[in-house]
Amino acid sequence: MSMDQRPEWSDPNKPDQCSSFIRKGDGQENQPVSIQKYSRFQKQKSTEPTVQELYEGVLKGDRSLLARAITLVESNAERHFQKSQQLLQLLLPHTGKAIRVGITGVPGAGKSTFIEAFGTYLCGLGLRIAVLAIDPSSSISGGSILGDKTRMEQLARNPHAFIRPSPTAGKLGGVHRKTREAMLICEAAGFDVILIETVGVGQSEVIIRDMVDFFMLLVLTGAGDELQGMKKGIMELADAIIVHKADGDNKLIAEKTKREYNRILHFLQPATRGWQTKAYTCSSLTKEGIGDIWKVIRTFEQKGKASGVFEERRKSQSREWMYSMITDHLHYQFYQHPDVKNQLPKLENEVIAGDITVATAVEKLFQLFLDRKN
Ligand SMILES: Nc1nc2c(ncn2[C@@H]2O[C@H](COP(=O)(O)OP(=O)(O)OP(=O)(O)O)[C@@H](O)[C@H]2O)c(=O)[nH]1
Ligand SMILES: [Mg+2]
Repeated sequence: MSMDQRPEWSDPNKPDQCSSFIRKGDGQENQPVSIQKYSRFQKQKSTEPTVQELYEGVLKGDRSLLARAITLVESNAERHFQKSQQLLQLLLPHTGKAIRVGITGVPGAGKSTFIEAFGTYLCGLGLRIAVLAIDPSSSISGGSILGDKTRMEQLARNPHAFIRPSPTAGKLGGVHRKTREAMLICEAAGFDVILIETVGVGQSEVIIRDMVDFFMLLVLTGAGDELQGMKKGIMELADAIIVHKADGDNKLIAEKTKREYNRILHFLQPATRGWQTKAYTCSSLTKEGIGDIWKVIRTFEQKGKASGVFEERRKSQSREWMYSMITDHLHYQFYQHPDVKNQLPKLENEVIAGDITVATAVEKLFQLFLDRKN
């Protein structure tokens, strides 16, 4: 046996790409090892897929490569960041065809249950659905939609649906960028509807509004006083308000709540030009009203596309995204700068002690940052 004999699993057309050789034994060879015994190792490809492999896999709708592509954009490693941007650049011409729907509401409003019912309904229409989440607390808790997978059992099993837990925040843009890029990857993979869930506790609604076409707010039945107390701001972001859990004894109250919301909405600025935001009732338990919500979204899309408002919003979202990414990058680079890192605690102490003004400290830090850059 010659020294440069290649193992049987190497590619005979590319002998120089295999670094293994077979050497002659020393006469005390073990019994031949059955390769079947280790077949579970063979199946696993240990190497990271290349950008080209991910690109082709995503376009083909390969779920495993789709998941890996999203993992890549969610990674906090800098080398993955470069690779993910190459991938997105390739995928970009294949994006934009899905309708992007944001869903928010207070904890317990039934968002996950609604997505399960609504998503299953859409799959029944022959549509392919991707579910993503922005979890404002995920940097602390590690993401709560993981628990939701159990709540979306039926949808998770549906071959036309893809559910992705929320990413955790990190440098280079955090959750916002990751969700947006995951959405683009899902679009390139051919999903028709992207549903993005976020718990409505402040900032996340604004972030989600900036990345979707249609935004809905799930609310529960409540007294008029509660309605009045509801932040006008969030109602003005919504294209539809869904009075949820309209079933059983709650049904009549839900109808009443709907009318009250409609009365208030009449006086508010609509979220989308040319579209009157209205309230609707629905139940994810009985499925009543689920189909009507889809009709509303379709009408919204048709009207918006005819008037140009739909395209206009997407363009302005891309512009906003660019500026938010510039801010993210500056923020990251500033705090990563070695001199800034080094001097920041000292200057912070001096500010607290009243030894220097805030403006002076900031000025000094920027000097350090900019000196190194030039
Ligand atoms: N009666 C009724 N109960 C519902 C309906 N939808 C959801 N629920 C119940 O409401 C509770 C909360 O539902 P979730 O879907 O977990 O609510 P969520 O808004 O996703 O909650 P967070 O993820 O914690 O923010 C669960 O106990 C559901 O069973 C509905 O249409 N009718
Ligand atoms: Mg939920």
